[in-house]
Amino acid sequence: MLSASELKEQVKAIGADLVGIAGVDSPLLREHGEEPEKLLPGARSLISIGVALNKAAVCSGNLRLDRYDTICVYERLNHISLETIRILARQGAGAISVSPYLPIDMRGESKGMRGEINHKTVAAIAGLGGIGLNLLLITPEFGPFVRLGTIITDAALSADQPLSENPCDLCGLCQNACPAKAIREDGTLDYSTCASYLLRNGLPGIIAIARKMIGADEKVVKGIIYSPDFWDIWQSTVSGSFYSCSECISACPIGFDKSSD
Ligand code: B12
Repeated sequence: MLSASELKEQVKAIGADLVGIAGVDSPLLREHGEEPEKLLPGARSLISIGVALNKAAVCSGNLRLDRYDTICVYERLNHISLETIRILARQGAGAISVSPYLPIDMRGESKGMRGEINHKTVAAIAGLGGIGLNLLLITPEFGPFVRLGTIITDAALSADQPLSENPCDLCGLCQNACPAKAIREDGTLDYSTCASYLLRNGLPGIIAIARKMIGADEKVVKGIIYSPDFWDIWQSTVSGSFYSCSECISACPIGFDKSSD
């Protein structure tokens, strides 16, 4: 079996910017309600993967550039996950990867607000970064400009340690930048306020349009279906990214070599 450091090297070689390992026996995992063995019986390790976003795209103020970057990064994450599973399979180990965002359980109590595994929690335990005031994983290298994935495996790999210091210095820029004012003073996130704003071109937008259409006359319906908002929703749905805000990422000054800023 490959050692943890050999595996990490191989995962980096296929395109990951950050890789860390958490053990299923980590008490922090339990504290945060994660149960990887329910997803893969016999699970022993979790491999946390980070792929950096293009800061210029996220900070461009142009949602189309921002979304396209996210689509590309998710594609890379999907590719790395699949390849990592194959590397592990060649070593005789079983593995499963958890989607970076969708599909997600819409039926349980959480109604689409909880992933099969919380990638941020796994990444924090695997030493990739700390949870910031914006409730995102803040890495020393890329701040919050990083998308995450997790692979659960039955291979026993030696685990990394969480960072001893959280890179977030609680400057408050993310809180001030949030257009929906969803990051509360107590440092928690108002999920539904964030989601209604963030997903206005996703499911909440579709629901709002459907409601306007119910019982409306032909002229109103025509006005809706020929509006740019409706076409934006169509584009989001077919292109695979419907996120309409990244302000809590772009406001963060942490990460990237300051001299290259
Ligand atoms: C549901 C979801 C949402 C929901 C709920 C948000 C949320 N905070 O969970 C909504 C729609 C609102 C949302 C919004 C956004 N999301 Co989102 N979302 C997810 C998703 C699919 C599941 C998250 C989940 O399970 N949450 C459950 C709740 C209970 O967890 P939580 O709020 O994070 O709180 C836990 C942790 O913070 C943890 N914790 C706190 N402190 C510490 C300290 C330590 C040491 C540890 C171990 C744990 C820990 O404890 C809390 C309770 O368990 C993940 C993908 C995934 N499967 O992980 C992406 C994900 C979290 N989203 C992401 C992003 C980028 C966004 C947005 C910026 C939108 C965008 N442009 O993409 C916003 C940011 C909102 C914000 N400031 O948090 C990224 C985050 C990347 C990063 N660097 O952190 C993820 C990981 C997607 C990805 N694959 O990269 N999202």
